[in-house]
Amino acid sequence: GLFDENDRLIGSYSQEAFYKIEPAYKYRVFGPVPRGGWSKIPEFSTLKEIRTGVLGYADKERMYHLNRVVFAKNPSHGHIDTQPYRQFNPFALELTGQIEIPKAGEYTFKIRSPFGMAKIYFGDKCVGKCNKPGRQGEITTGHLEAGVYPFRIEYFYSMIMNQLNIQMKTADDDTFESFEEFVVPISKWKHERQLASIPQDAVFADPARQKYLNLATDKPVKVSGETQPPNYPENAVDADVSNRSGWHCGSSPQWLEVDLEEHYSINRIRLYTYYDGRRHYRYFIEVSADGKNYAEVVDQRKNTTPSTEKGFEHSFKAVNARYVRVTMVSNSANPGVHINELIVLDD
Ligand SMILES: [Ca+2]
Repeated sequence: GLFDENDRLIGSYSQEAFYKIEPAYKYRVFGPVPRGGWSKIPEFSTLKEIRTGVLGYADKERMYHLNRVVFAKNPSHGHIDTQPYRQFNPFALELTGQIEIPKAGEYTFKIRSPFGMAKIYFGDKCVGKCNKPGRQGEITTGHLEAGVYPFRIEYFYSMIMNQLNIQMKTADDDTFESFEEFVVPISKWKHERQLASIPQDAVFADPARQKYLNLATDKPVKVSGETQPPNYPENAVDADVSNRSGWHCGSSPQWLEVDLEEHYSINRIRLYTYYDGRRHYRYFIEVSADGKNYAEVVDQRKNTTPSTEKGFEHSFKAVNARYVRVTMVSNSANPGVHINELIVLDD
């Protein structure tokens, strides 16, 4: 131990082990992160830079040291080391680097961060994102030519640090590879003019989203009352209809409203509420062209049908609207209300 002049214990020695890791990323740390984090990835250009440096590959030994000190054990396959030395407060992080795509084809990216969020850009094009915390991860697919691309990862953690996992695969592969296996070490970075780029009109999207055109997907949402993090309002328009991703709040009645950002001739709405095969929710849905005057199109105030994974479909005479507001009146299981997904259609 360490003692003061009166022999009182004031601390203890700690021993640190250092070993060399090949640098693979340049990092910039931004802070401070607001209490409770953000509900979606912030605009990094508006944040204050507090620190810069380089980070290395998450090799076996590094993973061993990381998992010795954190409560939640990280899977090493796909792990990206996001913790600069002795950075313990919640922070936002930008990682930049170069990645070598070995051959042309369809590439799929899977990003997971149980207590954070992340986006990957190749040049200016967003190729993958994880906009909601969770173990499941989000998937995007798009075409890449062979070449070395500059990339940038935006990440923040709010609760448990160092939990960014990125995997990728080609259409020919059955299994995902670790993103980092394709990352070029800083010592071998190519000159800017030798780097590949993605065409402006390329699309990197979740293949599941292309099944139907949901006017509400990724549109701005607002709610009447409180939210239980990490079940943010945005989860109700993220194209995941399952219980994994929804807006939750602890009281009722409460409403959620999506702004479609344009006027559409709406004639069908699908609502997915949390399901356990027993509980039922009561609700009504209104639409509005101006955000002031609302017309009711769905009345389920007397519903007793339990929620299931199939959701509820409501068709009605087409109405011109930009805003869709779902008011959750009650839940038979508890005072809270829970919307997994809102789908708005104009077919
Ligand atoms: Ca959802």
